Amino acid sequence: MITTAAPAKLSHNEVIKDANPTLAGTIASTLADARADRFSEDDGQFLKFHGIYQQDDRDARKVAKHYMFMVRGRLPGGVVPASQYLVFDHLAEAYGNNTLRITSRQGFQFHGVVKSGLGKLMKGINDALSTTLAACGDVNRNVMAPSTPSTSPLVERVLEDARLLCRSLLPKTRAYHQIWVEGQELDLADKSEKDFVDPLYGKTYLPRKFKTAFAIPPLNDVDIFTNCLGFIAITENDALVGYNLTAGGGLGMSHGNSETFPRIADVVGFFSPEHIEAVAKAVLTIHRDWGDRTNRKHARLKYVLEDRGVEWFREEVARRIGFKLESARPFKFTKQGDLFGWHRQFDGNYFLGLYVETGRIKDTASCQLKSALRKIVEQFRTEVRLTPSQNLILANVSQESRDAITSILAGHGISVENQATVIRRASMACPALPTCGLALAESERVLPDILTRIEALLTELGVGDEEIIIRSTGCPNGCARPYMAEIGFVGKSPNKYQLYLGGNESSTRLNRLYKEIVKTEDIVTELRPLIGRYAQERLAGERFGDWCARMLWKENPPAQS
Ligand code: SRM
Ligand code: SF4
Repeated sequence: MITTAAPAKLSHNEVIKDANPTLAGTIASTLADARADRFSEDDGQFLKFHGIYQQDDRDARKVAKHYMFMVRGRLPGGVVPASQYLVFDHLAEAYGNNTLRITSRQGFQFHGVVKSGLGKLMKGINDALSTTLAACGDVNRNVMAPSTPSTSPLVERVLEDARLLCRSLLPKTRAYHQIWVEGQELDLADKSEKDFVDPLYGKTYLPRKFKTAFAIPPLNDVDIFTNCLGFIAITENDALVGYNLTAGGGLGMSHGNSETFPRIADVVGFFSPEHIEAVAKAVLTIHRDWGDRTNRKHARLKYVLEDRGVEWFREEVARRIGFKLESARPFKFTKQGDLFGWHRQFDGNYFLGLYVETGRIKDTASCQLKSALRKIVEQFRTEVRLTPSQNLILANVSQESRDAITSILAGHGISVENQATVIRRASMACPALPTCGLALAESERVLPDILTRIEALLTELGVGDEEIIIRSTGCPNGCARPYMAEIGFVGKSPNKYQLYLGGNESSTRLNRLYKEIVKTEDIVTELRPLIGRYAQERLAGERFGDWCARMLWKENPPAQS
């Protein structure tokens, strides 16, 4: 529906961006003020563009607000060279909570950073030639790309394009470098800074966040249809001939607001690789120019596509790039997820896929993953790759080093064979409590126990070997992409979740709301009759999500519109 009413008031974020296009705010002076334990609300918005979220420890709230920061790195395709990995490992220990959190978009997050350590952590990341600029905020964020290394040269080829876009869609403000690298305040009396307008984004950047990903069929590991902008590699004889453009995907929604909803991206058309930058900029500037700047809940690119339609969008892309896209070429996704254990790369080297529970690299009494990885990377200078399912890959390992790496892991309680059950390997949870300010319920801290109970149920009902993709989030924003899962738990209030059912293995279908409220303790009771029927009624090879779509959706029209 196209709104024709008189222009509504701009959102507060638009007003402050317009007044501070360098995104410097008063960050530098607050950073220098040792008495301040936090930044102002408006600076909190600018900090996001710098990859920083101001949070407080929600476990401690009853006593007092204990401010702390989450810092998110921007790592195209999730590739982390050995030298950077070692710096991140050290910085997490020195200034964070001694964990590294692999994100669902192949980034690293540092949690629990207090203000006195923030500057040092940021300097350390930049000194390692990495960055957090544009990891968050109303700009293009980390660009995702298939992380499984070099099963063919195509993976590296696509990664090159992901890196290119990550660079070319960066905002150009000097504030980030000045504050976090040079440790200085941006001189806002300087005319060029005062009149700063970003050459791509303009003065007010995008109306909302913008997400980009690349996928190589048949593997949809990046969940391509949940991105604002997507590129599906089209190949002939294993060589890249171009991309199908996808646009307008996104998952975030709000409880009780039917104008917000998850949306699968449209497939817009095909183009050859040399146009990648022009096409990306066309889509990004359509969001810049047409996105809703009055209502942040309606500001994502997906609503532009929904309201104006894909035909309009296709024309608008053509107008901006100067030619029409060809019709989309055929493609087929059949699977998602990661490969675990040792695998051979096309160049003769090996990679090791490692399961990381809820993406959290840490040491516990039974498993010292953080220490083991440090030792391996120190000794073998191994490249690390972060996957979109919050797991990790050690890449480019020589045949001779494999046994030594396997034995270091074993010495730290980690086996490279049968690393986790099928259910765990296919699961994801967002961080939620205690760090996320938007969490309505637990996620990362409770999913492992919920999975243990579901596994027992599956075994009891004779389907213990079946993989079911299960994802949980502490609120409806959808950070672990629960609306694409076969079973999705979405936090409603403490200890209560919406239950979504019916995603598929190739992650091309949204699931549907099955039950509005399920208490944590009732999850198994709720699933028992469904899994029981699935065990009886499934067709040969039919997955739980497909059975739900075939049987349940037919019987119970979806609770959501
Ligand atoms: Fe997210 C906000 C964590 C991927 C949709 N997300 C947040 C914040 C920053 C909370 C906040 O704004 O105060 C969370 C920080 C929690 C913490 O303590 O760490 C947060 N999001 C995450 C991560 C770490 C979840 C994870 O389990 O790994 C992911 C970081 C990815 C990265 O490296 O960039 C993460 N977030 C996603 C995804 C999945 C994806 O992009 O593939 C989505 C759904 C897709 C989409 O964008 O629609 C997602 N996050 C949101 C939203 C809803 C946006 C919307 O359109 O309504 C918010 C809230 C917001 O922006 O206002 C949000
Ligand atoms: Fe926080 Fe909600 Fe995202 Fe979970 S889904 S990290 S609770 S914003």
